Amino acid sequence: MYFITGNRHKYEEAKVILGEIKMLSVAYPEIQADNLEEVVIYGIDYLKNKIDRNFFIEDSGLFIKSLRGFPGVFSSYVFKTIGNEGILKLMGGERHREATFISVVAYYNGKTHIFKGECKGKIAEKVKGDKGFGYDPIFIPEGSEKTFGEMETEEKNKYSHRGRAIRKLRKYLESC
Ligand code: ITT
Repeated sequence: MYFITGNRHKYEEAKVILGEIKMLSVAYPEIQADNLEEVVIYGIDYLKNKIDRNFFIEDSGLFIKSLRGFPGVFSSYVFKTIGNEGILKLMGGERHREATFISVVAYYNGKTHIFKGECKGKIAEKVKGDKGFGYDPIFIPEGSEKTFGEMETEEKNKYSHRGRAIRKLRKYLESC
């Protein structure tokens, strides 16, 4: 089975849960939709006749409550432009720091299957930790005092949006 992604961190996180999967970096259009499901369904439609094995793709985003869901579906672009320091600036002086990470996995085996995972938490006051990727050093999941950036992959997976979505995929695969 392939995980089609250009992001090695995502692949490493999924591999801890699923075991032997292969990373394949094939570009596919990521449309500018207002929800993550639409993005992955479009991606699967584009890829399904081009890939010779069962595969999955994943799209994710960080939705900050006091910013009305921003960066959300723009998470990738916002990370590349203003980054974590930019988000912390936007949140300057804000006491309501709730945020949710969402992951949507789409698995294709002749049919498309969607698995969604959410992780509630809050935006830290400052960047903490050098593990993981993206917004990990500014996100503290509910039930922990640490940011994802201070966690090893296994610990992050216990809480994370992607861990939850990939475990749903694993359950489905076990039932086949
Ligand atoms: P793909 O090739 O799989 O699309 P990507 O890195 O472009 O990989 P996304 O399109 O899903 O990933 O973009 C979501 C962005 O949100 C990503 O670039 C990160 O900055 C951020 N993000 C998503 N999941 C994250 C996580 O678990 N921890 C930290 N940041 C995350």
